[in-house]
Amino acid sequence: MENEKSLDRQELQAHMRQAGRLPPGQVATDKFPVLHYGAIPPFDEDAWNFRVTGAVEKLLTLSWTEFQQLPRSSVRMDLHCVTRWSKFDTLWEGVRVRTLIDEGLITLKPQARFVIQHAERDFTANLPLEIVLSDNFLLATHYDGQPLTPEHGYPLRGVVGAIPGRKDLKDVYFWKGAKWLRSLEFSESDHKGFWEMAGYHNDADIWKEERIA
Ligand SMILES: Nc1nc2c(c(=O)[nH]1)N[C@H]1C(S)=C(S)[C@@H](COP(=O)(O)O)O[C@H]1N2
Ligand SMILES: [Mo]
Repeated sequence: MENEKSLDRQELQAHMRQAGRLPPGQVATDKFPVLHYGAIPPFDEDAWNFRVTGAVEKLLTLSWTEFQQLPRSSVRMDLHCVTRWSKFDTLWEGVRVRTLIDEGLITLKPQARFVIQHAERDFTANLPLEIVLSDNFLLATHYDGQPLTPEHGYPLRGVVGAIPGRKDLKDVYFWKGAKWLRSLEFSESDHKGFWEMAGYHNDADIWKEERIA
């Protein structure tokens, strides 16, 4: 049984390498590893809110009920973790930042160029605005048709991955999506996030293997 399983995984890996979907230095997994610093924060629905701050015309605060009523999108992506596992064809559902702009909930100031995700317990992750507005970044509430599990970021996380065939998008390592997300800060200047301050590469391009700075 064990043998059969690892053969399947090797076949998957060979297939994905062939298809140009396995970045250098990565191995395929069919598990979903859990990786984060610190303990899983509890979710208190009454105290929870989602905020948008910084270089926006108006601050936005949404309750969990309000967040769940936003227009929704889904996306299928390959995830690439800097610890070298890649998970293919993962299905996410949630809200696009682009949609919040189209709906008039967020109006960016022209100087907005970067986005800092702020999560529970002061965890942060930074990305260029361009990536946050792209199809491969989502404010996700659901994974594989189910609400996120606590260890994967319930109730809300940023998720970033590679969409097969979309060579026009910038693909970054999975650490750039903050679990237990509470706010987005739009900024004129870049501010390193938690892992970037710990020595991870600021740009995190999976094809260039930008793992550490
Ligand atoms: N809040 C928070 N989000 C986080 C992290 C963290 O430590 N805290 N770690 C990041 C890292 S390093 C990775 S690889 C992914 C892992 O997500 P997963 O546990 O769902 O696989 O979450 C990212 N988001
Ligand atoms: Mo990671």
